Amino acid sequence: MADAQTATQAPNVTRREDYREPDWRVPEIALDFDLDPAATRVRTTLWVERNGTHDRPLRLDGDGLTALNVKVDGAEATGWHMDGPNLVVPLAGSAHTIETEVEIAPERNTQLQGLYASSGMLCTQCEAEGFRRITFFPDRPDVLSRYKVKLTADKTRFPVLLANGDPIAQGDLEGGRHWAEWHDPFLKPSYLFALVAGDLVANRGSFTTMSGRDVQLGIWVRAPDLAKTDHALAALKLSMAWDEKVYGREYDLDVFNIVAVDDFNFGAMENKGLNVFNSRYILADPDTATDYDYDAIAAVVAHEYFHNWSGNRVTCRDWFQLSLKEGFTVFRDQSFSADQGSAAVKRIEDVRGLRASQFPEDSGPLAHPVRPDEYIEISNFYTATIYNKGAEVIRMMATILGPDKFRAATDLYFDRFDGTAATCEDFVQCMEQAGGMDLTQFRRWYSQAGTPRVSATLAQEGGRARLSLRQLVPPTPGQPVKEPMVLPLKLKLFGGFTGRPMCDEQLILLKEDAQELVFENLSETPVLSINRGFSAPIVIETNRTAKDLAFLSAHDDDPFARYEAMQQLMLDTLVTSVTNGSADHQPVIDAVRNTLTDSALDRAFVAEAVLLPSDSFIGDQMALVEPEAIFRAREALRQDLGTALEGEWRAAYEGSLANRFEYSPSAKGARRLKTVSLGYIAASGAADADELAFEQFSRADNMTDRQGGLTTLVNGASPLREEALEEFYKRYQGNGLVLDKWFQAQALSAREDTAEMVERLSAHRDFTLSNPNRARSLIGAFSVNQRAFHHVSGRGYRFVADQLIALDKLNPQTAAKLIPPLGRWKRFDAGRAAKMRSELERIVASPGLSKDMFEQASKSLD
Ligand code: 0A1
Ligand code: ZN
Repeated sequence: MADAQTATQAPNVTRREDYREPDWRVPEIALDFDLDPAATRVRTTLWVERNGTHDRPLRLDGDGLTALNVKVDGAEATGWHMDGPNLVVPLAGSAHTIETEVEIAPERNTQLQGLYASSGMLCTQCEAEGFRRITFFPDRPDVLSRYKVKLTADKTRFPVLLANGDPIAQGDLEGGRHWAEWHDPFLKPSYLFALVAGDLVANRGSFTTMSGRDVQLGIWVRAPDLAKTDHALAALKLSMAWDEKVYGREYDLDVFNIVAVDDFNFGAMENKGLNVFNSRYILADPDTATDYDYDAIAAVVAHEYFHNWSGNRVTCRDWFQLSLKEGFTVFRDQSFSADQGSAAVKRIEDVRGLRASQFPEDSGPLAHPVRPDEYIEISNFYTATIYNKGAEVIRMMATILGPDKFRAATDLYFDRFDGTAATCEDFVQCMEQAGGMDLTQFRRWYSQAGTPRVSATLAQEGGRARLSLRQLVPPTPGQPVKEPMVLPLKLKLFGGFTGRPMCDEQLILLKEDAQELVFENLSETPVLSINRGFSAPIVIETNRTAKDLAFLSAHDDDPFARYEAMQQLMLDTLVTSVTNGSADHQPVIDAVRNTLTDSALDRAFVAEAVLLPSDSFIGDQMALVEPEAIFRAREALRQDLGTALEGEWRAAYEGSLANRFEYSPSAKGARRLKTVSLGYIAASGAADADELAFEQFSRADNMTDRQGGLTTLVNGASPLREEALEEFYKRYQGNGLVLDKWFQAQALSAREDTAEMVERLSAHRDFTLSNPNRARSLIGAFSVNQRAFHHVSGRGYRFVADQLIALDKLNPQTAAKLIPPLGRWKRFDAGRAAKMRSELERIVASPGLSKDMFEQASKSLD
């Protein structure tokens, strides 16, 4: 394995402060591929220019490459040498032409970085450092080049040949081969290079840009999947129009192609003019994709498209600036999705995701700032912190500046840095300049890791109320002491008696460790609504009573704050129940009844609001996580809610029985509430619950309902459970993306014996570690199932460690992403902690461990 790393070797750490401009620039590159799965020849010509005055040689990154031939200015070169994997060429002048030739074997590339084979096609993944697995090159994002690419391949096996930019020419050759040439007129870093060769068909469309240019769109898939591409194509057109309207950004090439591939380490990739997607984020029809899938497809299509400006036209100077493109682009895709349906529900989903993935990261051994200071393997930094906390940081700047100044600031940023590689600092300076404000202290959001905690205490003294705010940023690895952050808090007071707002919403900036606010002339007891819309990504503790929270859950005029009040009420109840063995469920029951029966509310909102916090989120609130006690407390509350409100759940269920499938916000909301209600009916222990679930499962005309019925049954013990699993399996055998759901449903089951079942499933004939989606659907899903993964025997830990050690041999990137659940050992009792640690130690000691896994597992032991 190219990047094998043993525990005894000192890991090579890359530091942000060591950044230096490249020694050589490469304004132009020509690539000539003779494609063959077993042996692909790559002939590369680089036009290089010395950058500044120095006498350093040209260093070209390589990974697993052997130089077959090196020429300088047309003549065979002799002075070159290899320095480890890299090629070093001494050069005398200030500008030269370098030619290299290598041979690579895409069909043996199981890491899925560089050029690899997937379901009969050849495709590439170059971010972050995959281009060096294809050819020798200064593989860093601040080396920007103009690319010409020629592809030659067998015409029968690979009738379609795609690369970045615009198609220039094509032709046939003897022996059944053919070729195509593509030119990309835009400067780009090597991580945005892409090619695809395969037997593909396209769903074609077109888009006329705001300046009247026609763009040809193509969603490329294998022929049987063509019927599942309409949604992605529609989402692409919506994204193109949205970016023009909201950010004034127009598309810039004559073609925009997207290709779906089955084996992919991440979600998708924004290669210039040729996005490559994990097929799960392209393929959809009602029978195989859930509403969640439909939404995710639109969001990922938008995300990759938006990168054309935030990422491609303006790229990153170095990988420490990754959030410059990712945080901003996530913010952009979140805003896009909010504009397509209910903004409130979208915000709730995003915050739920942040709390499920980023908050635990920020409080664990892998915590890092939005702009990290060092890394061993950059692939490990495609994290929820870079992406989702990064998006929150942009959102806070947008909140502080207001919409007009924020737009002026992004215009300035795109204008000033178009065609260059920029930094997070550059972005913040544009915000400062166009916003007319000083963001010196705000910059700590880029440098300090950890989720700030704020305590907000409201005290009333007659007609005045005093709000005391205190912030604390917890220590994180390498950052024991923190400075106070700038926290934009939207707040409002409501009259506890009349329910009327007592003031307009205010935006206050908490900048000090402690700050006080006084409200005068209050005619009744105020109730505090704070961090409305989740204006700052923090944990907030207030002195609000169960009564206050119930009141806000019914009366707050910010839907997010309403949701939040309900969640807090549920959390307080559940934490009390875990700590004391029981709690008064009545306030939650009453609040849920209120929301459930409020016919003015959007069904999708209701479905979100009545859902109990997850086991893991409850665990995150506790000093020590007790998986079984948490599970029992949550089940007890679920059961009481189910029983006490059985009539209401049934009414909601029946009210949501839509006749025919339709993908619209209201139909989605109805389906969501239907399955949530079904879950509560099942929790009540109603005699007919299993039949109801099975009926929903078997009569469904869409995957959302079918999966809802299935997962309800999978959590239980009815004989219908096996029947449904069997039926589902038979129906979708051969459809990889749907089989992933089958594995995942079982891995997420709330049953006592889930660990055992997951072990058995790992031996199933359809289980394989070589497909990342499949590996994640079983191993990834199981390790976030708190009750099952943390089974007191430690069998869950052992199983996951075994699987990750095996996966690391094939695909280090995907394996390393699955380490974090094992790294949470500090949060558990001594018995569990010791078992988790010993699995991490076993991983670190395994022979031939990748540096990806080494970094994640060894840091997790600290
Ligand atoms: N830039 C992509 C994410 C991505 C990162 C690394 C990859 O390589 C394995 C693939 C994709 C995005 O933000 O969508
Ligand atoms: Zn991205």
